[in-house]
Amino acid sequence: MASESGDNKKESELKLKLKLYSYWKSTCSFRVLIALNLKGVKYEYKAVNLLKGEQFSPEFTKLNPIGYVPVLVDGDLVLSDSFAILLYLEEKYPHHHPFLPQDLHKKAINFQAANIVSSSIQPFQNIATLKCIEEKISSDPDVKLAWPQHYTKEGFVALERLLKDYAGRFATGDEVYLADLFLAPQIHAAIKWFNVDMASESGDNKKEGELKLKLKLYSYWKSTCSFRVRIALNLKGLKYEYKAVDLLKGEQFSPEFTKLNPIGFVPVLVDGDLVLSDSFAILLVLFRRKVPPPPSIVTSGSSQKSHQFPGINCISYCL
Ligand SMILES: N[C@@H](CCC(=O)N[C@@H](CS)C(=O)NCC(=O)O)C(=O)O
Repeated sequence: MASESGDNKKESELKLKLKLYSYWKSTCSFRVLIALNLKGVKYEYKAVNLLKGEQFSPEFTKLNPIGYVPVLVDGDLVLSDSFAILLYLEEKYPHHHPFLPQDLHKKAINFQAANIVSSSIQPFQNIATLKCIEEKISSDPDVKLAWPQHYTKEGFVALERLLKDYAGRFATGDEVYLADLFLAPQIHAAIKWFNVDMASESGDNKKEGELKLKLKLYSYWKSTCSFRVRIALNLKGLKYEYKAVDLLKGEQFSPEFTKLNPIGFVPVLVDGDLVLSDSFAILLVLFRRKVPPPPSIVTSGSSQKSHQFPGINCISYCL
C-alpha cells in the first residue's frame, strides 16, 4: 500500500481515513476505483444506490450537495469530482504508478482526452440528464438512448483523432495514464449500457495540415469557456492570435474548425503542432508553462500598472 510521502502515518490510519462513495455502474466512480487500485491505496467502499435516489439523502448531500458520486473522504477533506480526486491522489501518492507523464506535451494530451470524456460525453448519459430528457422531451426509450449514443460517437471521433499519433498499447503510449482512467469506463459503458458500436466509430487517419505558427486562440466573444483561457493567457502575459469563431453562425461546424475540434466547441488553443480543445486542459498546461519574465512595462508608473494584471481587466469586462 502506498504511504504518504514525507510522513510516517501508519497503514491502518490511512485505511480508516479514505472512504469512497460510489455506485457500481458509475463511470465517474470507476475512474477513481481504477486509480486507487493502481496506486495501491486501501479505502472503505460506501455504496450509494443512484437508482434508489440515495444520492439525495441528507447524509450524502452533506458531502456533495449536487448529488453525484464519486465522493472521496480523506480525513476532513471531502472531494466530490473525479477529476479533482485523481489530481489529488496523484499529488498525494506521486511515486505509486504516476498518472501523468513527465513530458508536457503528452501530459496535455492526457488532460484533454480526460476532459473530452468528462465534459463532452459523460454528462449526456447521466441519470439526471436522461430523466430531464424523459420529462421535457420524450419518454420514448429510443429518443432517450439517442442522446448518450450521439455524444459518445461525437466524442470518440474527437478522441481518435486526438490520440492517433500518441496511442500505443494504451491511449498515449505503453503506460496507463490519466486518459486511460477516463476512457476505459467510458468504452465499457458505451458498449454495455448504451449499445454503441465502438468498432465502427473510427475517425479518419488523415494527417492534419502543418500548424507551425505560434499561439492561436479560437474563441467566441460570449463563450465563458473561452474567457477562462483568455484570462489565463493575459495573466501569463502570453501573446496570441485571436481567431473568432461565430457560434451563432455555426462556424464551429466548418470543415476548417472541426479539423481542430471535431466536437465543435470553443475554445481551441493551437501551440505549434499541439492542438488543445478543452479549457480545463488548456489551463492546466498554461499554468505549468514557464513564461519569459514580463516586459519592463510592469516595473513602474501608474499608467503602466494596469498591465500588471491584465486578467483583472478581463474579469471586470466579463462581469
Ligand atoms: N464531474 C463529476 C460528474 C459526476 C457524475 O456525473 N456522477 C454520476 C455518476 S457517473 C452521478 O452521480 N449521477 C447521479 C444522478 O444523475 O442523479 C465527476 O467527474 O465526478
